Amino acid sequence: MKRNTMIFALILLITLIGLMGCGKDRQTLYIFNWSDYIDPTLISEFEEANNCKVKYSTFDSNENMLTKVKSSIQSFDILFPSGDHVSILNELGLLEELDITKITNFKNLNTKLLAKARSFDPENKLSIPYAWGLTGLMYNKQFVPSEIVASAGWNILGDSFFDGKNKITMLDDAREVIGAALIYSGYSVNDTSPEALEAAHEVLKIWDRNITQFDSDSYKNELQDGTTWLAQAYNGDALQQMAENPDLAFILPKEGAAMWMDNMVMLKNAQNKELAYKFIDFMLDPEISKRNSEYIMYPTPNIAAMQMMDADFINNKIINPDDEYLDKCYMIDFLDEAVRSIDQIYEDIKMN
Ligand code: SPD
Repeated sequence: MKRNTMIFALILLITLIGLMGCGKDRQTLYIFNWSDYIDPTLISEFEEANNCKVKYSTFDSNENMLTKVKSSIQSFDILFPSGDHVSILNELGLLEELDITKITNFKNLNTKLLAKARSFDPENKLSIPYAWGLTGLMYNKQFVPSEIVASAGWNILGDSFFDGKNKITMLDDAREVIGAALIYSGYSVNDTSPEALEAAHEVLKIWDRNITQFDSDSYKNELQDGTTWLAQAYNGDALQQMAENPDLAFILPKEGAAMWMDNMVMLKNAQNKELAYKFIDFMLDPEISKRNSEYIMYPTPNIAAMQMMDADFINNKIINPDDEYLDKCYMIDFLDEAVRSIDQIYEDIKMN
């Protein structure tokens, strides 16, 4: 009996030591990304390859991400902000300057897109381009005829077809909402001159009569069940929904669209920088990046991955519009203090 107890205690001890050893080796990486913006199988593959755990959380707007990052006791290692928010995070002193020598797959990035990224990261040392896209309109063809969306362009948001129906949503994103009204009024999304903003504000007051909510996530389900008929939406998110439901459609409005690039950044107070470098490098591997891009349906700035894409992806005009359309698109730039006037209009529209 005594001998059995000793053997049992020994086995228990060995098991405990083993478990403690595992826990010590198994590091945790904290990632904060947009919703519906990664192939989840890649997370498990990374965990397995690196004997680690990834704690993955999501946000649905840059503003929500920033609020959480500023207020969170639990910090993150890697975030995926859009370009203008790379500058904002950097101004707040939150970003780690990256050691590019630790990212061997950096060479796969498209140099033209790296040049564009220098507008928010002048030395390409704070952020690694992840995906880019355009913002347009998604709608349910059961309720909205495609012809009226195509001919009205952005002004479909104020079209009398929707009067009194309460069936339209716009994104919960000041730059996107004011940006759409600026483009419709003939200005760039970065124009903060009083004339441009006055014109956009007037247009938004009219559109707002049809808008039920400013929301960046629940519109996806609502478009399926008819609660919402038409919504401002990101192109890749729309394609993901359209793959599930043939009644859904997406259009890049004739006047042009806002363009953006999302990026991987590391926080200065990241707990696990070496593992964070490994994750960034993993995501830049051409094969991994290709798989991810096909899953999220956004183009990747990884030129080696893009060269391997199927023709269906490359020729999809929602993903890759032709140059004539791209000439009418504006990258959402960092506006520093001038963004306040955009935020004020957005608050005014949301409150009234
Ligand atoms: N579900 C992924 C959505 C990505 C949106 N990117 C940024 C938009 C910036 N206005």
